[in-house]
Parts: sequence; structure tokens; C-alpha cells
Amino acid sequence: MQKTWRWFGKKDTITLPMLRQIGVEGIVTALHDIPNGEVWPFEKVKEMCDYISDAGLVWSVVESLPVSEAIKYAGPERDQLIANYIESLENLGRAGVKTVCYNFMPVIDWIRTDLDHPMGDGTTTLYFDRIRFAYFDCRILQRDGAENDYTAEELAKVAELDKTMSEAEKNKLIDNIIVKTQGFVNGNITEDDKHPVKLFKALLKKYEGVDRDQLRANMVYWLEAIMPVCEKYGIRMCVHPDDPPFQVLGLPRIVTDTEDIDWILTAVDNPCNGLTFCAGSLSAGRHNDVPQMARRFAKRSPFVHLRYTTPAGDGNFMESSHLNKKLIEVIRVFEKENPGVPMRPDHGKDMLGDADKGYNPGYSFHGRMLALGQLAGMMAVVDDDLNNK
Ligand code: DNO
Repeated sequence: MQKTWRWFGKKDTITLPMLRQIGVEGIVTALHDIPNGEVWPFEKVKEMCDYISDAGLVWSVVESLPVSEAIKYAGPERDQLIANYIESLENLGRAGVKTVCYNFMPVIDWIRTDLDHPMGDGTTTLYFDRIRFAYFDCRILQRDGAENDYTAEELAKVAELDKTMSEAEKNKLIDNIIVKTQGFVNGNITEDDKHPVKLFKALLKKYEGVDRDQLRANMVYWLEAIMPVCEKYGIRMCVHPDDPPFQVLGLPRIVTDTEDIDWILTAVDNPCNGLTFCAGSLSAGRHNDVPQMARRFAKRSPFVHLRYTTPAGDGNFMESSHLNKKLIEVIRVFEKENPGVPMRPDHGKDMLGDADKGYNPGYSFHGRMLALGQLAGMMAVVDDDLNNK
């Protein structure tokens, strides 16, 4: 596998020369300055390619070229947005950047309630707490029908939590769930938005009447429209699984398990239509057997995210160490079935001063560097094993 790193562009304080020193071979990035839905001009794409290659690296994967909401809910502007998307792909293809990650999650990308959950050894990690999430849903958003999505026992815990939640804690929860985790991934809500909850509710409204079948149909409509330009340049699109891989906030989610992924890869059965094999997102669903999924989808996955979570029975989950037996199995599958595939260490802990540096949540320097070292070691042993068989 090719060792890559998610880098947030020239403003990133983790620089390309630093990444070369720690063994990174390829860069995963996006044109973060261009607003969602607008065309990525060829000159800008080319400039980024040159900047990366001048540092002795290569732009391996685009993460992400975001799919605008109106494409997902089929708003009146969708055909124009698709035309823009095709133009961006054309420009990427001309510049030779040929692996493009995106997601098809309505309104909200990845979800965590806690961004600095203590591990007990001085480091912190990301965490999803189902009760705190239910609190956000029922008490802060006050979404119609939210109560139906939780058990009586869970709702009792939400009521209990309400007795102690301060305004500051409520604001932190809002900030964690819909602001801090979203803005930097070119999401809908950024740190500059004054009324994130209002904005978020307006977006939820756009999906009234859009169920799983409708969302699937909208995804196929979009994929079919972009396949010709992908075929022309050999661009491999790879959808990121829903994180976490289950239904939330009354929104449909359609990339959650083997059946969903099979459906997408079959509905548009083209090698340009693929998967980002995010072991971490998939592992947060207790229904998913991740190594088994790797065996099934390795050949259709042009990009891999390596991390793992520890889901608890109560719906909570925590990001766990990258040094993980299941990840060794995943690496073994990919080294056999798709050896040169770019992989990046996903989400690192905050450690050794990372927390004071203002990194995007999950994208620390020391934490990810440790993860990369661990993954590189695991890969070396797996390769040795495979070569000696
Ligand atoms: C979070 C990331 C996601 C991912 C997008 C891809 O850390 O894994 O935001 O980049 O979903 O479109």
C-alpha cells in the first residue's frame, strides 16, 4: 500500500517537508478554498500538483470533491451542480489526479459528540456517546418525532442529563457535532456561521420526503452523469462509508453495510465507481465484519482509511489504537488483492502537545505520526509473510 497523509493545503502547519521526513509517499488533499459546488479550475489544480511534486511527493487522492446537498436531495439546481462537478473532474483528469473520494451523507458528514475524550494515559481521542447525541437530537434540535428513535431507557437518561447540562456544555455539544467536525471537511456549517442550529434545521427540512430509495436514486442519477468523464480519464470515484454507519436524525443513510455497498457497486457497475474502504467508519457498526468486507470489496476500493473503533453495546464508540488485530487482517487482504492502493492513517489521538496546536479534530500530528509508524510496521510484517509463502 502507498503511505499517504491527509494534508489541508498550504495553510496547514504540518508542512510537506515534515511529511517527507516521516515516510509519507503520497498526499491526500482538496482545494479547500473553493466553495462547495463551484468548479475547480485547471490552473488551480495544476498549481497544487506542482506544489506537491516540488516537495518530492505526489497528489495521490482528492479528499473530497464534495457533492452538494442539492445533488443529494435532487433540488432544482442539481443539473447545474452536476455540470460543475463534471468540469472539476475534467480538470483533475487533465492534470493526472485520478482518485476522488466523496461521500453521500445528507446534511452531516462524520459525527462525534466528544473530541477530547481522555484515554487515561494523558492522551485524548474522539468519542460518540449515544445519550449525548440523543440529547442533541431531542432537546437541542427538538426534531419532530426524534423521541421515536430512542428507547424509553435512553430517553430517561436524556432527561437525567438535562438536569446537569449547563449552557456552556450545550454549546460545546453543538460545536462538536455540527461545527468543528464539519467546517474543515468542506461541510455545510463553518466556524463563521452565527446560528448553526438554525442553519442545520433548515438543511434537515430539505430532506423531508427523501427516503433511502429516493436517496439511492439520486446517487445513481449523479453517478451515471459523471461516469463518462471518469471513463475518459480513468478517474476512480470512491464513496466514503457513512460515519457512523447507521441512520441518524431521521435522515436516510445508504452506505452502511455490505448490502448497501453491493447495491451501489452493482447499480452502476463500472470500475470507475468504487469505495473508500474506511475501516474505522465501518467498524463503528456492530453489524459489520470489517475483514470480511475487505475481502469482498478490496478490488473495488481504490483508497483505504486505516483506523478502528471499539463499539460498546450501548451504542457508544471510541476510536481505538491503530495497532489492532483486525487492521492487520485488513492490511493482509489489501496487500494481496490491491497492493499499490493509497492508504492513509485516519484520525490520530491528541498527544504530546497536539491539543494546543489547533489541528482539525482527529488530524493531530504526533497521533497520526504514531499511527503511520504502527501501520508501516504492520505492513512490513504482512509483506514479509506474503513474500515467504
Ligand atoms: C473525517 C473524514 C470524512 C471524509 C468525508 C469524505 O474525518 O473521514 O470527513 O473525509 O466523508 O467525503
